Amino acid sequence: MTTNDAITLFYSPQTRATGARILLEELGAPYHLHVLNMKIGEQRLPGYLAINPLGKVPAIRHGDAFVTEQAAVYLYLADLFPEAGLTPAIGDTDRAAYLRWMVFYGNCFEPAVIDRHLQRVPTSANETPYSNYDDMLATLEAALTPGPYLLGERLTAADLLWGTALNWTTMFGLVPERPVFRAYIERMTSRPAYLKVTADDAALAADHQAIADRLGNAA
Ligand SMILES: N[C@@H](CCC(=O)N[C@@H](CS)C(=O)NCC(=O)O)C(=O)O
Repeated sequence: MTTNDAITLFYSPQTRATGARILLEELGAPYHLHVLNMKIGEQRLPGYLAINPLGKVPAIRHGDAFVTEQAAVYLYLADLFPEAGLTPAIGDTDRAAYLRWMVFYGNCFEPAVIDRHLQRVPTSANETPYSNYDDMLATLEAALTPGPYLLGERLTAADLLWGTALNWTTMFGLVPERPVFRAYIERMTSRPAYLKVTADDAALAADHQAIADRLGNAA
């Protein structure tokens, strides 16, 4: 499969799919959106469940290939457009840290944040995939120090994942405000691709809400 094969991003505004769209913009990749209105449950209709049985976005179709799960989507897309320079190639020493931070996100950060949100308090470090919340966060903070990016001076697709993730998790109070996180968030959310996609998301989210309200009123 090549970059000539069409890329479709299964998408809902103001979700984890937003970061995947920002990545596509940063890559300069041609893509189109298949938008799901989550306000009316379109992600749980059979057509989409055939693509992702979990009913979650993001997912992509590239030619005949389907990819679900954020980290897999980011890795797949960044590798597809190596000329954008957002993925260290196989054999490049930087690929080690790059892969680590892509996987740390889903294996350690998200479970820790969700446990905290649900007030599930692990009784010991070997009960969780992330040891404990404070050590998990300190590990991330150390990786972002001194910055500006996870790999130091080199911006990668991992930063596009983490920039959006830290933005929403601090916004919801799931991650504490710390100067290192704040500076990183500001850096990542002031990029043109972020601004373009989030402005578009605001309009799309309002449309989705209006549709849900109309259907609710009609019921
Ligand atoms: N493990 C998935 C999680 C994705 C996820 O939680 N997406 C949310 C949006 S932020 C979703 O699709 N929720 C719809 C639902 O659960 O109905 C990934 O990393 O891609």
